[in-house]
Amino acid sequence: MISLAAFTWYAVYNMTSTDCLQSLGWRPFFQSQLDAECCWVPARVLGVHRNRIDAALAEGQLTIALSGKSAELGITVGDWVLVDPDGLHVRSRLERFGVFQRKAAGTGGEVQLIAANVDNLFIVTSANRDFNVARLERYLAIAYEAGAFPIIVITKADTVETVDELVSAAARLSPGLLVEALDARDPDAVEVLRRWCENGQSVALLGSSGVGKSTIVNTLARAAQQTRAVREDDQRGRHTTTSRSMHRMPNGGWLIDTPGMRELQLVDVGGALDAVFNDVTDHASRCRFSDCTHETEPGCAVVQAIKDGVLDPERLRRYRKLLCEDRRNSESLAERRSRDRRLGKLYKSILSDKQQEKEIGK
Ligand SMILES: Nc1nc2c(ncn2[C@@H]2O[C@H](COP(=O)(O)OP(=O)(O)O)[C@@H](O)[C@H]2O)c(=O)[nH]1
Ligand SMILES: [Mg+2]
Repeated sequence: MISLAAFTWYAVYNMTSTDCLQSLGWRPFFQSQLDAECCWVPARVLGVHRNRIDAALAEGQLTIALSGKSAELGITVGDWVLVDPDGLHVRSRLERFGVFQRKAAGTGGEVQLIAANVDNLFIVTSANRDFNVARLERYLAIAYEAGAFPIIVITKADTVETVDELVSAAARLSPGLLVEALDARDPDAVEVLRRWCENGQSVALLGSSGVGKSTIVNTLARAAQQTRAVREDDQRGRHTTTSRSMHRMPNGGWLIDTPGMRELQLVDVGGALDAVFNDVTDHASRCRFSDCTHETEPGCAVVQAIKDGVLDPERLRRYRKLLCEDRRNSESLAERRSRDRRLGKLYKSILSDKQQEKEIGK
């Protein structure tokens, strides 16, 4: 339990505590959501377990049980929450500037949150069969949608003669895209990544299982985090993982390690796909018809670009595939939300009928 006295800074906003909050990733965007009268305390969520969260406050770290309303806030790693001064209850979750999410495995149209409020994303792949431009495009869409700056990290560079081709294939995906190829176990090699996780910046690592995400975290943090495959739990039909966690770097940044994902289905990435495939959308903007499907229409600039050899037809195919996938998953999410709203209204009306019956019976 934390004492009220520990939080007197909250009333006076003394600099030291503000500095502490900033080192946790606090920014004006979150500050602006606070009510001047509010006596709750901001905390960053470092880990989410089934019934509790690990959170960091300006003064230190604590574990808070989730129950009732707080369990329904949809809290994920990286979130900012407001807690009681006694540190026992989560009162609310602050609006996020961005969140990584994917469609949860299964057909329920549910969304799994991966991490929130992330500044930079290490998209990790390895210099072997894992390397796949179609998968990298998915991760890029997720990064753009969440407002995170993507850096592609190709690990296991030490296991191949040259990584040049892979580096150029990745760099071609987006103008100016940063690509680093390295041996994730080598402390000198991973130093190039350090500037993305300094002074309160949060970085998440996404990529398949076994590509070296935890190795990067270990090498950078020199923390004793085990490098092992992580089990994803599927209790009560909910796809939750107990192993996402934020790690503090010695130079003040935060790394969010995630378990490998077998399937990364896009949902609600909307305009981010246009940003990832901006070469395709650039050509499309010059088509004669604004609703051109780039198939048989006359004056199609996309078909012309393919003919001229300046656009890879495979890239157009992948763009279409991801657009369809995102639309399908977003529709089923919208359906689910509207069904939940209808059910909520129904339960409310049943409850109020019962209440009325009770009152009449009195
Ligand atoms: N040779 C080599 N092995 C690596 C590299 N990165 C990771 N590994 C090894 O690959 C295995 C899986 O790494 P891990 O970090 O657990 O992968 P994760 O599932 O993405 O977290 C471990 O045995 C690591 O030692 C690398 O750059 N080079
Ligand atoms: Mg791992």
